[in-house]
Amino acid sequence: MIDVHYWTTPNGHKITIFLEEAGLQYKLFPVNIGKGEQFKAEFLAISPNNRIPAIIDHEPAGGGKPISVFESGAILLYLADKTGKFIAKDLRGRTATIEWLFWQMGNLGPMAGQNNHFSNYAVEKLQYAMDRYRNEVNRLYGVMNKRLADRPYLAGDYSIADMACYPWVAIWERQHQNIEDFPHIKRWLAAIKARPAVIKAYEWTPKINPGHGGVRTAEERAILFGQTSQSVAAAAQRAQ
Ligand SMILES: N[C@@H](CCC(=O)N[C@@H](CS)C(=O)NCC(=O)O)C(=O)O
Repeated sequence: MIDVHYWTTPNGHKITIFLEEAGLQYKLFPVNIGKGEQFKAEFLAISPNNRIPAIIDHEPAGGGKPISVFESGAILLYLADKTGKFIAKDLRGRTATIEWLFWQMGNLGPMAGQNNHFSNYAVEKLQYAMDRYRNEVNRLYGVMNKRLADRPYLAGDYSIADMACYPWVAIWERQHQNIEDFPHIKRWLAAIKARPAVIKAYEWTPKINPGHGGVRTAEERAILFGQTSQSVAAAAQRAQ
């Protein structure tokens, strides 16, 4: 059994997609990040960066104590290695999968996150910041579109690299992008969206977070966008 500390966001969906695809047994532990539950001591013990997702694998390979993993890319790699699924076994294929997984983690995820912030959440609309991140996401979609021009999925076969990218591309409208400009991504998106496991993974959203729709209240804004090292220190003090 795998415990998934989860919220209904792109980084959360990556993990439920993998677990549904692989047919692994899992239990969701919702962490309502708008309410500050990412600062609870039990969660910080497995996710010191106060971000979802994190997992606990109660049956790690080779036995022994449960293993916890935080960072969605590390979790996907851990689960792929555990199951031998959705990562190529040959050196070249494995390297390509890891390359595109890290590309998502280091480029598409952070840029799309900031794009979301400045265009959709920031009260003060800063044109420079909005342009900067929209353009960067636009460039990254261009990189991805080119990569998909001559192969069905990012590393050839469907893999954890695609699972990492999908939730950040599925929201292209909120990213202020036009999918018609990226025909290879459009085809890739439709193929992944139709997968039964992906449909099941997204079915958690209305069940876990019926009011889903982003950050709305001043309280949510303060919790999510007002964090400093003081937030980390205060959480550590409360845990004592
Ligand atoms: N690099 C991290 C990013 C995780 C992340 O940003 N999670 C967001 C939700 S998508 C979160 O937990 N935010 C809570 C907060 O900002 O306090 C990963 O991929 O796991």
